[in-house]
Amino acid sequence: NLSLEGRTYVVMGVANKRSIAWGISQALHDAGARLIFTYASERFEKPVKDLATTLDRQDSLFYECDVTDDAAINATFDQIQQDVGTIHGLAHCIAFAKREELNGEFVNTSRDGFLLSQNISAYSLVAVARAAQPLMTEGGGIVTLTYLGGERVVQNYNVMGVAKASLDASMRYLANDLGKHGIRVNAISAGPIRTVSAKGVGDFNTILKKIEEESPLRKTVSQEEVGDTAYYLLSDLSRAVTGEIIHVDSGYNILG
Ligand code: 0WD
Repeated sequence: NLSLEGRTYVVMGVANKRSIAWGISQALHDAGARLIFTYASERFEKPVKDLATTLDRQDSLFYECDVTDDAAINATFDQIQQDVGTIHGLAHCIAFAKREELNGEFVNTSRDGFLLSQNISAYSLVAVARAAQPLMTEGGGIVTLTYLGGERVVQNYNVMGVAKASLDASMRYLANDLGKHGIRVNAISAGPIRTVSAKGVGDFNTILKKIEEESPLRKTVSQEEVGDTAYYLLSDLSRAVTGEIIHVDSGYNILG
């Protein structure tokens, strides 16, 4: 069934119109879904609400949820359960690392920088999946966003690469645990896209240019293209797919 009519999805990590989470939101919305947005702090409340007013549907819900705070995560999902009852899926589009550690040599990564990126970028998926599971009474899908830098060394990606490796493994263990509840857990490995987070990665323009010049499709990818794959992973079309990483990267990852 291609339509998401009558379904509700939580999207975590819309910061502005360039956010990959916003590309995912649009794809789900266009397929008929109702959306629930969560944002890290009050600072993002207005930008997220302003964006949501551009949608045809005006029944979106909004919650503040800092994913470093277990109590906040539990309170958010308790509130969502009270407000809508069942949810059919979730898109986790959240990551963070200290800017100074997305440059130079990985060997210089600090202990607190390492733990911070693991906390926000990887553990948050575990905490959020645990809180969302009781609301997913009809089964459904959880999608997270990862990057090639977790599978191999990508210049400057450093501490975030290690966090993505941890996120990928967490995704697989979660897929194994939640499968019995009819919940599938997958990741999209997106090619580089210019967003606020991407600005933190050293020499990001060089990474973009490489995709344009060397990837099989010879073009960078868009938020909308990632959104369409998220739509597939959150719809019944992917009902037998779990624990998988789908690369939406113009095929760049197949190159040696
Ligand atoms: O090239 C890229 N842009 C790629 C991004 C390539 C491959 C993967 N990704 C991943 C990122 O690593 C991240 O996991 O996609 C995901 C989304 O990133 P984005 O769209 O590039 O970046 P951005 O628009 O800056 O969104 C990151 C979100 C922000 O959303 P909100 O609405 O919460 O401000 O992560 C959020 C950040 O604030 N975030 C947090 N959210 C909740 N609690 C926290 C936190 N503690 N920290 C950061």
